[in-house]
Amino acid sequence: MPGSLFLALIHARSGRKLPIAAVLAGLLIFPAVLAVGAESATLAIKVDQVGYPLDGPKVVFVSAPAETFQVRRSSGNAVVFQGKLAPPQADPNTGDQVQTADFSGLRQAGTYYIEVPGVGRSWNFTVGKNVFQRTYYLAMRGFYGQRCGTAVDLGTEFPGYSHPACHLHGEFHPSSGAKGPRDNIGGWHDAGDYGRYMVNSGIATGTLLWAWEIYGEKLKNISLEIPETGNGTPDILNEARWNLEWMLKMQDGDGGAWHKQTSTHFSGFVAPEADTLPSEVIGTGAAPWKSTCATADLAAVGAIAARVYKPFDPNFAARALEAARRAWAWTAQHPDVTFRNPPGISTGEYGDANCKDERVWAAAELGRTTGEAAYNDFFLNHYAEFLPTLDSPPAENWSSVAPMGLWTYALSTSKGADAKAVAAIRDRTLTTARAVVERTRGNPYHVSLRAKDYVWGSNGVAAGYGIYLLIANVFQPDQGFVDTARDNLHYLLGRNTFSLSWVTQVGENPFQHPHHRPSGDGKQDKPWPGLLSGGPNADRQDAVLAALPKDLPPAKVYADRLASYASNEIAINWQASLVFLLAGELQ
Ligand code: G3I
Ligand code: 9MR
Ligand code: ZN
Repeated sequence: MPGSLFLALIHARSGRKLPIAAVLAGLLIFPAVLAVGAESATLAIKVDQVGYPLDGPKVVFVSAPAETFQVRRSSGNAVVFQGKLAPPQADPNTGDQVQTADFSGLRQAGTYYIEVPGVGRSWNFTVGKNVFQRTYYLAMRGFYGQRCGTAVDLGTEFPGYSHPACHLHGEFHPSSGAKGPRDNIGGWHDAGDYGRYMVNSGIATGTLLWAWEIYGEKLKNISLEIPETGNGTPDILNEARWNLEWMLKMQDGDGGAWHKQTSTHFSGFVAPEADTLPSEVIGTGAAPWKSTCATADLAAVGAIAARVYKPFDPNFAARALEAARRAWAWTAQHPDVTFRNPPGISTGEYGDANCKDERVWAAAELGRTTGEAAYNDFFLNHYAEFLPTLDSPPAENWSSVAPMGLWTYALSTSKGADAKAVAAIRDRTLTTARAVVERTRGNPYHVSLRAKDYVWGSNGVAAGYGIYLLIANVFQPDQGFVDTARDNLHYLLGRNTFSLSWVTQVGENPFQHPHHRPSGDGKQDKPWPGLLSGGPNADRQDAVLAALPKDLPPAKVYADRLASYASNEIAINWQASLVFLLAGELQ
């Protein structure tokens, strides 16, 4: 580390100037600081703390006035590239003046940092092939860590990140229309809480299965070191099945699916096995007790599972298809049963006033899997009213799944697809994707988020833009789509106003205090690894955010605080979107 930077560090930390003798004494007393060069990194330089692929664009941002930059080797500090910063651009979403440092010309693999004379140095990052593979591995293992109803242990790499089996006893809540015990063991804890919710399970599991369908060749040999590893099924499918099995258990004999299984209220910040509140199967509180959105989501992911697992476990595939058909039939009988928390229940609602988009998704997936006319007819009778959702990217989220339906129809290879529908879906997606590319290039931080996108789970919105672009790229390969999807990934991994990696234990400066009960129970210094934060939320729906200065620009309304569930909770839906982006990056 250059001496001047060390001085700056001491100066910054002490808040006053120190006599040089004190600094020299500091150097002697704290030689360890010298070894960990990046301790002195400035937050004014924003890099993807994981890295940049060898062949792609390589851009970082600087939010302090400066003229030039250098790329230096982390080991030995040799300058390998230098350039001029672009003139500053004002970014209304952050309030920052942002300058671009472009070192795309660097084509040598290695570990580097950026030095900006007069400003400081950045965190270290890697340039190389397949730079995101480890992040993919950690993000997928994030799901394993969320497993409910079984002992979890991240192994020797993360000693102590383990818990005994949790939530082994369940029962029907009166709102379900049934009585008595119903264990329904399994699934993933939804988020920082221990609830399991069908609607969010639907989009999260569906997104993982889609990642498999689109990127399976790249994913099939990646071991996640989970209990099922080596059983002949690719690990991403092993992990997804953990949740699918629970979703199947949430189906009633008549085909409908209950909405969620949670305690009546959120538990305290305790380890999973220490949460002894009864785990209740919760329904709508009145006949027919199950909800349409939950049931249609089950039909959709069951239908995907039926095609995806067929080569590996035909029996499971058949079971999933049968469940999906029965779920579909239930929604035809009960097309509009929406869910609101019944009296006495205060856990997450995932309430959605309109379940028609869920039905369109289910019809499209069932049609793609079976080729049967009834599903395709339903789709063709209803898809057009959802076409406009494609014009408002990222369009797709837990409450709005029409794009999944539209895209799966257009991606289907089954015979007899309606050419007009396919063309409309493709054209609209491509037109919008091109507009997103243009807009993102014009954004000072090269992120697709607009001011109105900084809502609860905005990091999932950023990832959602990436998914949108990667789907467009399947329709018609375009390097601009791929690069812009990656821009959104760079944002999540540190190239943002906070110079913060929003994935736990990934990069040199990851966020530290997720709203995540297993991380917040005091057992470990660092949070559980590989988990994506919800991100800035200008709607400020928690007390931490409400107390931030009133005039903060939207992208700054974030707090790395455990109590900030509206900006710093982890959740399986945005985790799955992160996995999709990372899968797209694998080589
Ligand atoms: O998208 C709208 C935007 O158009 C509108 O202008 C804005 C105005 O407030 O609201 C935006 O919607 C927000 C929506 O999240 C965005 O997805 C809602 O205000 C906000 O209330 C809603 O928050 C949901 C939150 O639960 C509260 O219900 C999140 O989507 C959802 O991810 C979150 O999920 C929770 C579960 O309930 C419980 N488990 C943890 C999980 C993650 O935090
Ligand atoms: O932990 C809960 C989190 O999963 C939810 O997203 C959030 C909003 O519904 O609520 C959290 O629980 C808090 C509750 O709403 C209010 N009391 C404090 C709880 C956090 O410990
Ligand atoms: Zn559990």
